[in-house]
Amino acid sequence: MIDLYTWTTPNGRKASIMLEEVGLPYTVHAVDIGKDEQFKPDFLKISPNNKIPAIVDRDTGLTLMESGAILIYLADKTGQLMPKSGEGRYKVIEWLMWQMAGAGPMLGQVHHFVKYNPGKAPYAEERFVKEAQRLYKVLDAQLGKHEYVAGDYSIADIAIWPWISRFEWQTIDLDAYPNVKRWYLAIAGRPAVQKGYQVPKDMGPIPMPK
Ligand SMILES: N[C@@H](CCC(=O)N[C@@H](CS)C(=O)NCC(=O)O)C(=O)O
Repeated sequence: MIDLYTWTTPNGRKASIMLEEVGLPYTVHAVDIGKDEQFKPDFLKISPNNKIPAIVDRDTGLTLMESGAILIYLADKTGQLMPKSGEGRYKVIEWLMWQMAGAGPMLGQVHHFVKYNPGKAPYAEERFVKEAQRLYKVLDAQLGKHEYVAGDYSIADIAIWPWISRFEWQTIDLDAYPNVKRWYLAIAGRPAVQKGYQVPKDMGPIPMPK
């Protein structure tokens, strides 16, 4: 049994989608980051960087923060969605790192400047929208060569997809990135993704391109 501490954000959804995909039983604990619940002392014991998602594995007592670490842990624990060894494993880690160090932080800045604070910092808006477009182009090229980012469906896709589901916030037209659009729709159709998307609460349907 896994305890999942999460909220209705792309990073949170990575963990809930993964738990749904691998079929591990889990208990959801909502941490409302809009109400600063991520700073409560009990949560900080599990997630000292005061961010969701975090998990506790009740089988072992292990606590983990950082969504990338959580995805690798759950893949290794269940033997699913990531090769155990060899080149394929490093390709999955490569694209997971691309998401964690690049796409996530950059697209997060687009949400901050373009969605929540438009008109306040034109330089930042232009810089981060351009970077978002560059990242979408890189992803589109990769998905032109592979069905999923690292070959088979894996934790790399699970890390990236929830960020792409905010394409409207990012002022991205998915028609400009046809391979990303094909991949996005295929993953949106997975029952585990549809369930994991609505954790810890229903936020309406998965955004669909026009
Ligand atoms: N690198 C971290 C980032 C996690 C993160 O940024 N979480 C956000 C929500 S998506 C959060 O908890 N923000 C609360 C805060 O910054 O106080 C991960 O991938 O787990």
